[in-house]
Amino acid sequence: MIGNPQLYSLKMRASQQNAHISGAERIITEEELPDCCNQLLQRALRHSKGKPDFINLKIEAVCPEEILTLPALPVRTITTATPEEGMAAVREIMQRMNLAHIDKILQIWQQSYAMRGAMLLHANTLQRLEPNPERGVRATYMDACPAEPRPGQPNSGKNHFNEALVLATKVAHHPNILAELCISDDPDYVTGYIASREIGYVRLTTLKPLGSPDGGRIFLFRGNQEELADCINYLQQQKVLVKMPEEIKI
Ligand code: PML
Ligand code: MG
Repeated sequence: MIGNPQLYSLKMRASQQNAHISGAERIITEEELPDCCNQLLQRALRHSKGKPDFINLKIEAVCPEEILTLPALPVRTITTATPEEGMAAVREIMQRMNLAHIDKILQIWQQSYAMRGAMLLHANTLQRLEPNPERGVRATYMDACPAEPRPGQPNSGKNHFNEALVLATKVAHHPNILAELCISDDPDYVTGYIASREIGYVRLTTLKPLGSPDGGRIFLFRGNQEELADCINYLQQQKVLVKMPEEIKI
């Protein structure tokens, strides 16, 4: 075939009585569409948060020329035995990054637990910057590069780490994002992370108690109004493929 193959963005979101259950996405070829639709559908139907009463699968053509390809952030894992140890490690990393208002930011993080998207927070003023604070900002239109370990393969199960590394890499590459903090909202998944261009993707193996449905993301932003508009547009519209590190196995 001459030129790049046609690609499609595939997004799944599932909810129960309007409460978020599960969401996932891929950027794939036409040949991969049927299997991937099925994988994401299975995932929505079998989520540990419950049975959805609403599932949306959305497919959009993506022009390959619009895609930005990024190298994955370098990955480091810190083993923490308790949520307290995990939070202490996050705090220490934030101190080393010279971030201000650390206690306050860690407190505000808890407000993101009820949101569908992430909280976008000004790192200096702590002002909430999402256009719709209930919904938050969703980083979207991203996947691992084809022919690399990709989220969702080879089975229909979720690979938290691969998917989060793709998202964190996209988010960290906006010049006005200083850092991202993330705890999974999946009750059976306790590993979380802090990520930035400077420190890479740092995993904390325990960041919440097992069984807790609490989880959310904060993107820490620094910049002016024009940069904010550019940042929100980048997070929500820019198509990104991430070159994953070779040692990743799924
Ligand atoms: C999520 O469930 O959406 C967040 C997953 C965080 C993954 C952390 C990791 O394993 O590195
Ligand atoms: Mg989840």
